[in-house]
Amino acid sequence: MNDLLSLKKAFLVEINAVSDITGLQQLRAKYTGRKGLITAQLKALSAVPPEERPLFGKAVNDLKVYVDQIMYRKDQSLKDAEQQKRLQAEKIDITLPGKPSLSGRFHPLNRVLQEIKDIFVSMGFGIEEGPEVELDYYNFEALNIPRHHPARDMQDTFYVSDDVVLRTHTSPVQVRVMEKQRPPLKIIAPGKVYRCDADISHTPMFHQVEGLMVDSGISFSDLKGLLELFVHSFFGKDTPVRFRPSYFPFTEPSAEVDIGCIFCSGKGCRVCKTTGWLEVMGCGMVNPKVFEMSGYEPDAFTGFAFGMGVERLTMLKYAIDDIRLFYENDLRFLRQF
Ligand code: 2NM
Repeated sequence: MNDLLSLKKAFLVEINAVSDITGLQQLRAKYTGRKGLITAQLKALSAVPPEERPLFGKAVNDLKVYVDQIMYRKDQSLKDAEQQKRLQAEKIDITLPGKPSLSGRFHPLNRVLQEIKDIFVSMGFGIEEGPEVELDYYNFEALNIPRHHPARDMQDTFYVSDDVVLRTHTSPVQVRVMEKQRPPLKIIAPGKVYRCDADISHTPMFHQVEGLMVDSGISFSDLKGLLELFVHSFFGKDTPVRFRPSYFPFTEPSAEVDIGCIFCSGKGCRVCKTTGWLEVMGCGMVNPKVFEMSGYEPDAFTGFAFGMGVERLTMLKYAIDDIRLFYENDLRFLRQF
């Protein structure tokens, strides 16, 4: 019995010194394992005189139950401590402000370009593209722009060589399509164009969308109806539209499309130069000479064409007064769209 008491005391001293799971495992082996000190006491029961056995047996058993219980609690508290340590290490400070997620956006010119394309695609037009470095033939000759026309001057056109230019409009795309495809044709040609020019309303590179519709029996009324639909869709259904006679070598007759000034509602202001109207695009019936050069029989087909500047339409739509803002990449400007 004295042995059991000192075993218990020794155990309590040792378990107090245990600081991790491994230490506890060693202690368990030492006391209650197969070759443990308490297990040995149980095994030694047969050497105890028979009359003392029940009392001694119960005492050993009680000690084992007690020791098991203490070790169980120690095990729990070690595991708790370990978990607390891990939680502390993995702690996230949720009071820190989050990192703002910066989202990009479309450039205003790209937005408007997409809007223009969507309107024409919804009306059944296909989209065609072509080279920006273009033969003089497709840029001028095939469009009935004569040799000594001012547009062909070095002052207005970037020449790459004698017969190669940076395209000054996207019409050459349409000539290339006409060479390959028979009517009916209903296409727009969006893209970059280049002209020797730079001030608050001109940049050496800008964007155009030109359109072309060819079939037998296409009339000027078709042109007016379609462009009115476009203007009402792009600027709003109450926008006044007028067609003003003009001249282009590649169309006959030709016209400029004006809309009622969106800044002064037609009363006359600085932007519309007191006329009450703003020019938004050019158009006309395709000149039979252009058809002839592209291989379409001028007697069999008629068609209309039109062209607009994406920068100009964007400036009008968003009341932007300097074209250079589009190309300065100032985020204070770009974030407004
Ligand atoms: C404009 C104005 C009027 C035009 C003409 C052609 C083609 F290739 F069919 F002859 N494409 N685009 C045209 C007509 C362009 O831009 C102000």
